[in-house]
Amino acid sequence: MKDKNEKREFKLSRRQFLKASAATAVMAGTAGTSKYFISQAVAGGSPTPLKEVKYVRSTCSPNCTSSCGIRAMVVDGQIKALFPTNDYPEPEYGPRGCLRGLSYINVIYGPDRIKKPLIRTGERGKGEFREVSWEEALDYTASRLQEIATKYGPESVCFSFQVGGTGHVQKGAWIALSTLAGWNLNHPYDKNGDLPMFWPQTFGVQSEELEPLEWANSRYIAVFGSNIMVTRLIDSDFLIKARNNGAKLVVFDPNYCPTAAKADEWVQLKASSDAALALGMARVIIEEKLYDEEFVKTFTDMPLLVRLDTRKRLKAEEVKGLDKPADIPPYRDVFVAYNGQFLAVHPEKLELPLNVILEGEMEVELKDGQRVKVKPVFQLLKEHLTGYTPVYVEQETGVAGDTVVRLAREMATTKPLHVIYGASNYQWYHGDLKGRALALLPVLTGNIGKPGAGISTYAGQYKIRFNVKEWWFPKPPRWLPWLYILNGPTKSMKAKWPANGVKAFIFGWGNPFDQHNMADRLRQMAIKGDLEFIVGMDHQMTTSCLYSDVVFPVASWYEKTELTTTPLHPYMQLQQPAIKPLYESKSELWIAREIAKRLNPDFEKYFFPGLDENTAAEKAIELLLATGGPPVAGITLEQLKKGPVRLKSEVPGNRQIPFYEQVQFKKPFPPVSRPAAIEATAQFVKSGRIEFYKEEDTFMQLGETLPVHKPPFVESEYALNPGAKGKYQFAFITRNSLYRIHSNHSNNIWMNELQDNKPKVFLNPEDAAEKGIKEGDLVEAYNDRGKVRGYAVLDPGQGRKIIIFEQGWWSRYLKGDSYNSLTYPFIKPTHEVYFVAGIWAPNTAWNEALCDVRKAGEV
Ligand SMILES: Nc1nc2c(c(=O)[nH]1)N[C@H]1C(S)=C(S)[C@@H](COP(=O)(O)OP(=O)(O)OC[C@H]3O[C@@H](n4cnc5c(=O)[nH]c(N)nc54)[C@H](O)[C@@H]3O)O[C@H]1N2
Ligand SMILES: Nc1nc2c(c(=O)[nH]1)N[C@H]1C(S)=C(S)[C@@H](COP(=O)(O)OP(=O)(O)OC[C@H]3O[C@@H](n4cnc5c(=O)[nH]c(N)nc54)[C@H](O)[C@@H]3O)O[C@H]1N2
Ligand SMILES: [Mo]
Repeated sequence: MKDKNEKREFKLSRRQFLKASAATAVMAGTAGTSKYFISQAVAGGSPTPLKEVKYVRSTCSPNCTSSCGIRAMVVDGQIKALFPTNDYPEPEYGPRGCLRGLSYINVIYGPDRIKKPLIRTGERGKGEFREVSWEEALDYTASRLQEIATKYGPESVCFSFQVGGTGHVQKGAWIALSTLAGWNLNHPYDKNGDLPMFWPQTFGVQSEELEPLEWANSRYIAVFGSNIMVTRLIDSDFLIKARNNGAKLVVFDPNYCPTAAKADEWVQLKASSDAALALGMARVIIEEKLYDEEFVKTFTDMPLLVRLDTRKRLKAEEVKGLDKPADIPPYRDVFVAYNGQFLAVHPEKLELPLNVILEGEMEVELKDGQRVKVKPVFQLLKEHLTGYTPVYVEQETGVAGDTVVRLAREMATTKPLHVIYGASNYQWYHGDLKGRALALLPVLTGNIGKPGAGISTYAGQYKIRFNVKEWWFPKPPRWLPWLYILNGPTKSMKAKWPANGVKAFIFGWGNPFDQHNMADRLRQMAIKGDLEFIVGMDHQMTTSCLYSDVVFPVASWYEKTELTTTPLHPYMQLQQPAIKPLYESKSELWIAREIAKRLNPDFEKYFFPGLDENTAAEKAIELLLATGGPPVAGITLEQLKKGPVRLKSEVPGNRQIPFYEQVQFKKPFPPVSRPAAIEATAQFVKSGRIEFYKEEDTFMQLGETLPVHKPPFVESEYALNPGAKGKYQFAFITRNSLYRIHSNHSNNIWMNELQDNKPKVFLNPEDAAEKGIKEGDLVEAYNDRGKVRGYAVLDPGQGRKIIIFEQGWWSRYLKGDSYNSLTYPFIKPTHEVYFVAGIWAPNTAWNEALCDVRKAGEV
């Protein structure tokens, strides 16, 4: 399947390379831009004239969480090599940079680079375009968007971008333009399936995580389906350091992944059975009284009483003799606890007396004279968990019952405990239930808000860590979750569906026609013309660009000015232009400004008119720093030009420890999830506490008031098609690849050589034998929705009845097939109970897909 058209246009001689390495050695540890002169010796002759060599410190910015500083060596205006940086004030975070990032030069100067603006001439998806001037491309785009907005309403135009952390400035320009024009925005976090819905449900936040430097403080690290050795490669050494410090590392994964290989213990469990395991462990922790009673009473909803008649929490205003205090904000509720008397529990003051009761049943007199029975949440949980016996857990998970009991005791007694819950694990239909069950482990044991303790989910550079409002939202944004675009509106949706649907689609920083074309829907919407106009922005000719009507060539990370952050390390960094934008490419801010002024002359003023694109970007950075609030207080552009700067926090040393303020200073839950206002997210946990009891009607109807184990596929695949049960027995897991960052590097010839230029289908040898498949056979994973082919890799460490196909291959390497044609855009009703974009919204469940596998004919 090797693409014969690929060749690397850019060459570096061995001699030049050695010189470059020597020069870098001298430069190691410095940051910013500097100029060097080296002489180029010509074999056997005199030295050639001096060449200008400069080193520019920039940041690698695919959506991979690492956000590595990179130094570009530029000789006479061309990037000759990329080197890792080691300039972090805390040396533990360096050196940063992996083989993918360091070989991005193959992409920057590669054959897929888009040279000029393009307008489609042939059918969508076929890649027939004519090269046009910027003037023509911009005029055409602005007039088509205007036409569609007039005909269907501006909300029928949708701008789909990718995670904010990889660049606040350029993306911000398009977000700002969308708000000015009244377009809809797609939030990337739920679109990617990266939004772990247990977070808003339990803690009221978008997501949280310990910074890796804190891993070293843990004594027990329990990893549930997070392949850190591959997907957090640059920071994976922190895991090893933690082990060297005496921490125990246990990896729970159906597959013997590289992270399991580094663990003290690998626990192989059945796919998507994590909730059963966690609830089995929680049962042991409660029955053996290994929980932290004071923590549970102070910070959780465990002491709050639930009415047995309505199954809702008892509210203070219902109880005879109790009242709701006057100063309660509208997004809070006052519930009731019992310590011999009924107590109104103030939702903003975490100060219940410690003699409050966690167990038993009480009777309470209501204001209308009615007497009703009530129980604390803890009592209900305890009763609920009695079903999760070692025998049941073993049956559901495949993990021996005595192992479950032993691990529960270890986790409860070895502190600090850190649970890491991986994206692939929550990208299942019941990912929220698994997360709620897993959260019980650190919460019951008091491992929250403390160094080295907690539960973390590391997925993408999603996090907005300071206030971006002044640059991003000149007008209030309007958001439409991705899954509705694919599915159409649902009866229970809270987001607003545009009256005439989505008619124009603009994308940038992403490759949705490979990465998000679930069940081929997006491609069909383009081919059938439901989407009347599609605009793509990329520096490479991706599959998505092939489906676009207009393609804008944009500057790569080494050709423009940007501001980046990631949840995985605490540094703010710049992208600084090492070279001029190649060919006719331009930065997104420039393009946004040009479209803005064509749509409405009043819009241009928001985009620093008259300034060149890099100066304008610097102005935007200054604005963001000036208005970003406490996390960026005192940080200046000049400082950032010199190197990475740590963001500020309330924790000593500015460490990133989630809920530190809640636990140390007894502030109510939740802390803010930017850019949403606290009013929008605090309603998720109305008690101001960590909540395990969800009383909203949808949770009740689905039997999910408390965390529960539900097996995969029953409410998704089998509900969609009962016949799927017998027909398709393999779980189709599309984990992330070592050789790509999603579809980035799909066309990087070095990365492809390392994979023998062949997509792979991983399966267990016993499953392969049953299917008559041998190592290296070309096989096809398929279901009623689609198929994808690859070469069989038989891995005895892989779980039974699992097919792994590593996501990210561009369609052209799959002969037009797509791994995402097998997946399906299921929407879980509990994700629709509230709507705050990217915080409580329907999350994509990539792994909730069934398939079968067979030998394929050569293609
Ligand atoms: N090299 C590389 N690194 C990346 C990325 C990339 O594309 N390439 N992408 C980045 C982004 S945006 C993200 S979101 C993250 C995601 O990174 P991760 O969270 O690590 O996700 P995956 O690599 O998909 O899968 C991790 C593990 O989950 C296991 N798993 C699958 N289902 C289950 C289950 O039901 N239970 C349990 N216990 N385990 C399960 C898989 O076997 C796999 O070993 O990676 C980031 N880092
Ligand atoms: N089946 C399946 N599908 C998945 C997943 C899965 O596990 N299974 N994982 C999901 C996850 S976690 C994620 S995060 C998504 C990622 O999905 P996408 O973000 O759509 O995928 P990428 O390949 O990261 O796309 C990045 C594109 O942005 C371009 N780009 C890079 N820099 C710039 C820039 O500065 N400006 C512009 N305009 N473009 C730029 C790159 O060239 C590349 O084409 O995929 C999701 N899709
Ligand atoms: Mo992601």
